[in-house]
Amino acid sequence: SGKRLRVLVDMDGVLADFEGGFLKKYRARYPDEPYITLEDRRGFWVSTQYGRLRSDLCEKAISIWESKDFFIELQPLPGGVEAVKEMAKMDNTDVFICTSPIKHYKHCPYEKVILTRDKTLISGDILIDDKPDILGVEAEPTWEHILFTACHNKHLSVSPAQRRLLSWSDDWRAMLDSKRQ
Ligand code: BVP
Repeated sequence: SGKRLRVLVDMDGVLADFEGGFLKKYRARYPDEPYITLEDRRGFWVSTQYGRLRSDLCEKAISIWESKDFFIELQPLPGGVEAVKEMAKMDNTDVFICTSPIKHYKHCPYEKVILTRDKTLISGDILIDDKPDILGVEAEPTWEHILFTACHNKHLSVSPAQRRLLSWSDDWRAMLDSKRQ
């Protein structure tokens, strides 16, 4: 038994296919514009890489996730929903989906679950998130950040202390168990 384990799970890029959904809708809306394949994605911010491709493409990229139904229509990433459901049924385990809203939102908050701009304020034992740098006002967050592998971060060399979850087929159960006491 012992104390309860609190698991925070990010949504975009971890449970929901933000990158795939973005690319599909971007290509449908701007069929004549250049795009970046998932293979060529680098860096967390899609808009930054599109802006480097051609400066006006930054705002075109942003227009995609600011559109109605963008978030609600994202497809689940393989195994994610099943993993969260299984976690939620485990003894002594509390699971929260922890996600940040986009800045200029109209639809995003209604289509998402739990929202915080600063995940360092949320206390937990583990945070499973595809963003490499999770910073905020709390310098020493209570959670250990497990980096969920995504097209934009798989080439990054992270510190040896940083643990990765390669996909939901990877051994997330062992990672949870390693934090139990
Ligand atoms: O709401 C998501 C998508 C958005 O930032 C939020 C990231 O939340 P977490 O995954 O950290 O919880 N987003 C925005 C931009 C550019 C904005 Br300008 C982007 O390139 N990628 C991205 O995910």
